[in-house]
This record gives sequence, C-alpha cells and structure tokens, in this order.
Amino acid sequence: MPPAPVYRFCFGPWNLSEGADPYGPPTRSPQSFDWKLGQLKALGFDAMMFHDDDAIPDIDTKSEKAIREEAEELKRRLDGEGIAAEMVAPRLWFSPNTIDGAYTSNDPKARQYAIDRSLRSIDIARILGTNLLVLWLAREGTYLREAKVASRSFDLLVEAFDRMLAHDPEIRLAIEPKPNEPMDHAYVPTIGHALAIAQLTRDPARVGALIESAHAILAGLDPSDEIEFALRFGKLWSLHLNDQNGLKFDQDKPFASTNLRSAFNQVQALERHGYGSRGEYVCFDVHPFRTTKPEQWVAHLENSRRTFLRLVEKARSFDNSAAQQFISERNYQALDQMVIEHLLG
Ligand code: GLO
Ligand code: MG
Repeated sequence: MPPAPVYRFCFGPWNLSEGADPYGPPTRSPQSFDWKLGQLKALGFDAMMFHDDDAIPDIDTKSEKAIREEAEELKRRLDGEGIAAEMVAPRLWFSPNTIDGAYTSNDPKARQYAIDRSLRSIDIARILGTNLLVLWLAREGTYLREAKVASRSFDLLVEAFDRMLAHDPEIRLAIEPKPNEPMDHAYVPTIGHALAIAQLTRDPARVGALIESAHAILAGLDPSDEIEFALRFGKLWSLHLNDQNGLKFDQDKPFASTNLRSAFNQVQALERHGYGSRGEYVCFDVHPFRTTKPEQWVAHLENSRRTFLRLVEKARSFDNSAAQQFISERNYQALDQMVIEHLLG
C-alpha cells in the first residue's frame, strides 16, 4: 500500500456561481474575484483552478505582453495569499469563434483561434507556477452526425494537442472527458477515449486525464471504475468530485449528495492508489443549488470537503480482512450488508 496521502483541495471561481440556468436569471448578485479568493482561503482550501479568462479577464482583447504582465501580477497576489494555482484551462466554449467547435471546427480560422488561445493558456499556467493544462472539450462534438467526420475530428484534436506539447516541453495536458452537454455527442466521452487519443500524440507521457464523477455517471459508467482505470495507467492528474442524479442535465451536486456509496467507492479507489501523494489535488466541481441564499453561498464546497474527509475515515476504518473473508466465501450478500452498516455507522 502506498503511504496514506494528506489530501489537498481546490475549486475554481466558477464554483461560486450565481444560480442562473437556461430558464431563469441569476438568483445571487455576482461577487468579485477577491471575494472568491477570500472564501477559498477562509475555507482552508489549498489551490484555485483557473480558466484562462478567470486569470486574465477579457483575454481576447489583450496583447501577449499584457497577458504575461497580468499573469505575473496574479502570481504575486497568489503567493502573497499562500494559494497555489492547480491548473489553467482555456475556456473555448464562450467565444463567437467557437460556435461550431474549437479544435474540431469546420472553419480553419476558428481552429487557429482555439490553438492560439490554448498556447496563451499554457503561458499563463507556467507563469502561475503550474504545468497542468486542463482540456474540457466542451464543443468538440456534434449536434448532427453529418456535420463532421469523426475520424477527421480525432486527427484535428491530435494536431492541436501536438501544437500545445511542442509549445512548452514541460506542459502536461489533462483531458476532462464528458459524453454530452453542451454537445449531443462529444468526441472524447470517457477516460478510455482520452487515454487512447493520448497515444496518438507526439508525447503520450504528457497527456493524461481529469475525471469528473458526474461526467462518468452521464456516460452510464461507474466513477470509481473510471478512477481506477486512469490510476492504473498513472494518468489521473486531477479530479472533479461531485454528484449527479441519473441521466439528466449536468447537475454538479455536492460530493456524495445523490449516491453515498458510490462516493465511498471513489474515495476507496483514491486511497488504494495513493492519489495525492504525487502532488495531485482533490478538486470539487460543484455548484450551489439555484435556491441557495447568499448567506450559504459556500456551503456546497465546505460540505463536499467535509464529506470527502469523513469518507476517507470510512475507507481507512473499513474492515478489509472481514471483507476478504466474505469474498473468499463468495458471500456477497454479507459483504453488501457490511458496507451498508459501515456507512450507516
Ligand atoms: C463542465 C465541466 C467544467 C470544467 C471546467 C474546467 O461540465 O466540468 O466545469 O471542469 O470548465 O475546464
Ligand atoms: Mg469539471
């Protein structure tokens, strides 16, 4: 068994969202970045995740030089607060340039925009002191199959990843798979797809994955199996823990909110393989409910972390030898009840 890791935690500014959904406006007034950073510190989290435009607002209007200077300024602020940047992710799904996809758009100008912006994100990441670039491939997919040829899209993805790997010899790409939303069908829906496409790049050792619990559930898969799969390949470089009630819109519920046992299984998988001992963070990609009042704005983050740590205790106090005995007897009925009793406490 690897040594028991001391977990470090992070979230992103977007996880303190305002409650807007496709059917209604915000239910909380926006807060400043400073307020969000203050909340992160007050909650005792260790790092912040950044979209490129969380770090550099209005990034598309700024020169390369201005972007670098702002990133350096942000790095000084983070150092002053004792907060690390876990990763940077190019937010490629908001721009008018990426309506039909970013790296896989049918328009070469859009593809160029996506690559240029990704290279800027790499520069920002390196200035902020991280070598992790997260790629949630939000618009790389189709609404209708006839619009794009999938094999060509895979080639375009590899081409884009290769450009990023060539831009900086230290950068590592963590692909965050999601099967749908906003697209009907995404080109990289699961960890298996992410790790397979990594093999086609110029440096597979620098292309890994980020697993989000809800995205695995949306793909009809078990998040803990997805976690074990990525860990088996040494490719789980970040994690977005949260929860999701079945095949619905992306809910980003607090960790364990829907399925406590699945959350326990995810924590067991992390514990088994010493996740965190190689510098990886536990991030929560969770949102407050739309109904949340401003006074409870950060509760979903506090609660997710608390539940995670309680499940770590549950994983460490689980009677593995009793479980092994039931397994050797093929008495899975008893094993099932043992897990339930353990979780009920
Ligand atoms: C949406 C994704 C999104 C990403 C984030 C980082 O479904 O989970 O929140 O994790 O934009 O790239
Ligand atoms: Mg996510």
